[in-house]
Amino acid sequence: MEGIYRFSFGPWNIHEGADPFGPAVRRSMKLSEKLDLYKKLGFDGVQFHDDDAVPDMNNLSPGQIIDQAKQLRNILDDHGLAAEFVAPRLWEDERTIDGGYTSNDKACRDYALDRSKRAIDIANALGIDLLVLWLAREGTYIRESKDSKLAVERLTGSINQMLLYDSKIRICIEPKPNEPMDHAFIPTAGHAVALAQLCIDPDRVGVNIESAHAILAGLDPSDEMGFALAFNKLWTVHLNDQNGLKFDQDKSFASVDIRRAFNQVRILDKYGYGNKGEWVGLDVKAMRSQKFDVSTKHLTNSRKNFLKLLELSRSLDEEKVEELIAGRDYEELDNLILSHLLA
Ligand code: GLO
Ligand code: MG
Repeated sequence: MEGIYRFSFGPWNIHEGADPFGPAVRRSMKLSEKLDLYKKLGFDGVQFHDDDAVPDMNNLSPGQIIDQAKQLRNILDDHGLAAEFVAPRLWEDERTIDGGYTSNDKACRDYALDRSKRAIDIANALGIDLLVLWLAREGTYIRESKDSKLAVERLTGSINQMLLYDSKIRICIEPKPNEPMDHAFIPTAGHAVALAQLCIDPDRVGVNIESAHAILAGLDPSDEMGFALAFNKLWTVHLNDQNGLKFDQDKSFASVDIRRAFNQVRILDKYGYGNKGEWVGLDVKAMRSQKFDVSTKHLTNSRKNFLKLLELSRSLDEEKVEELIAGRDYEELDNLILSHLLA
């Protein structure tokens, strides 16, 4: 079964270019300006942090948060856009300096859970059932600062509370091995899938594979996708690219390694990604050097690269591939793939 592709990104993917060593270099765009761009860039879906959807939500009551999210839903409808997921942004608050769900401080853990419930309320108001957890600070700067068994229990306990809070919500874990922490507790798809099995409703806990995060873990992103697919848990993806083991680069999809990108498209298409409504999310960042009026090209280029690789995937001589696999002539298989990509 072939895939069906609709593309999404988050408002944070159009950004001002600040990095840890220098300030913003482009003016910021209001959410309304960004929403006006989505369709023009070829995108139909919007991924949201909870406070992208409802700014300043820590100072609003649960009722006010829901009202604002409902207003946003109307705005999305007017633009012909759909929300894809909501992700609680737990890494910026002073109460999550040392993590949220795995913080050593109970008051901080309570805050993280409460904020996650508000994010679920926002998802409901936007008419969607997907909550993404990028577990940014759920890890350690030094090994001795947290108990890793307890951390897993605390993560499970928090996710269980979310599953109980809303009987429809699906929780999608976005694994990443490091950054901002030295070591993250859920670094790979395998960890995320295993964590799901510990939860009270494993069928409602899935995975978001980000290409760069897999590469940072020293893994092939298409293998991470295949692993999640085998468990029916690949509920969204964050496609991008990454030049080796350094800071998380969020480069345009396929811009570093075309073959690695090809294999991601190929496995998605082979297993009918998108047929159950999954989106192709692009978690890409413009280079800091990019001027304002050309600061969305990373998005259009990533989407274009995906579609070109899809054509290449569909035009690969699969019979020849099978024949070479049967003959164990992997040198010729290697050459076939390279010739196809270079043609
Ligand atoms: C950072 C993550 C981040 C998340 C986003 C959604 O490394 O990739 O961009 O995907 O915050 O939770
Ligand atoms: Mg991501």
